[in-house]
Amino acid sequence: MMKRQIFAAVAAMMPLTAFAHDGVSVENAYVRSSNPKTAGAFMVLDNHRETACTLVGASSDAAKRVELHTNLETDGVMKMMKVEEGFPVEAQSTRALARGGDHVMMMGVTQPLSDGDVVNLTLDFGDCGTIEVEAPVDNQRSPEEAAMPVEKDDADHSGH
Ligand SMILES: [Cu+2]
Repeated sequence: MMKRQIFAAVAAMMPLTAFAHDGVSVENAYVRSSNPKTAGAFMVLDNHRETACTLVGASSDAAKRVELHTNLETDGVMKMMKVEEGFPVEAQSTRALARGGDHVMMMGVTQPLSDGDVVNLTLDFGDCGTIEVEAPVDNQRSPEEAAMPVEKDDADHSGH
């Protein structure tokens, strides 16, 4: 009889701190999945460099495709759009990817994401390097940090 031994610990051997010297970091990352096929990742991008850095792409083993998206309101309707040029972060400043605005979009999620799951994201900042992020799934989190445009609140338009 053959017995197989699986060493799950191997995957945890790469220290995330190894990427800190790239000059860009990510804070408060979390993932919200409103349906089984897609999820949005939100976070604060922090650029410690003297030059601007741009998030140009992302990938994850938890989704078939990962894109950079933003929400735009056109004629009162929120539309999600792909952002080809990426998300620039000015030198020594931060940029929030928040609900109702810029976000990292995970499409073709390989398995349903529940609270407490952790999603691995690889964020590509081009010349500024690549960052690995572990983002917890938090479907309950309120959009407190989001620069939320009006969301189904007709009263807000009445004073116009
Ligand atoms: Cu999106």
